[in-house]
Amino acid sequence: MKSNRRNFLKQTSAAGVAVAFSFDAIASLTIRSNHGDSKNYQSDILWKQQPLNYAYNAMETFIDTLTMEIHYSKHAAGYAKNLADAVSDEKVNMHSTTIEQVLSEISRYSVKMRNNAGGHFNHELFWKTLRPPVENNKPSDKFVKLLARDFNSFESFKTQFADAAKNRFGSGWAWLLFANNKLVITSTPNQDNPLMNIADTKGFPLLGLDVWEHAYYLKYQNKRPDYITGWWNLVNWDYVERRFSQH
Ligand code: MN3
Repeated sequence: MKSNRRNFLKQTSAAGVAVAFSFDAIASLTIRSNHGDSKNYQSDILWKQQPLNYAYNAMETFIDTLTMEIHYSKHAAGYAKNLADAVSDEKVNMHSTTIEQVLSEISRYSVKMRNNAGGHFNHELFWKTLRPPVENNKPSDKFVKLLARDFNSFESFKTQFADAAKNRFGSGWAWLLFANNKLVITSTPNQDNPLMNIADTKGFPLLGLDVWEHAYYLKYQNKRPDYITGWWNLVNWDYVERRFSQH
């Protein structure tokens, strides 16, 4: 897949085509592997819980300090701890295996592994996709174009993503993922995610939104849509785009 892209870029530059900023150049970014089979992909999601690179109060007023603290230090820490137990019980070698590899064959493992490998991965990704509030928060023009290609417009992408998040019954996640050279929106129950071989819609997750009540209840109570509206101000599009371009 990677070599296809290299050849494509070689051919386009040999033909003297100006690739920068053209729509074709954006399309060329998508000529990459879909998920899981990219040998050169270096995951930045590790087996252990990593420190946050911002303070618990950094997401005010959209996510309150106490929610951030409990979410990170209790809920997410719990998944990380239970994952460590499952990894030990089920003899996964953390040095030679990535968490993505385990997720991609999660049906071979226990329910405990499914819930906690998913829970840990999803939260580590979630923290990285947050940053302190930005007014008129948007991706780069390039990524906006790509979203518009697959969802008609950036605004329509936001509506479709928010709908997926609102309509997820009970606890779960909404996702923007990359699969078969397209950006796709889906949602998963509990702590499942699109890397899992049991997921209805599989692909490489770029952005995930936690819609468990523990993520928003203190501030928003039953108003999940208001939490989603606030969260758009916090999306770290730089990280999302880096994730996309590295894959
Ligand atoms: Mn959570």
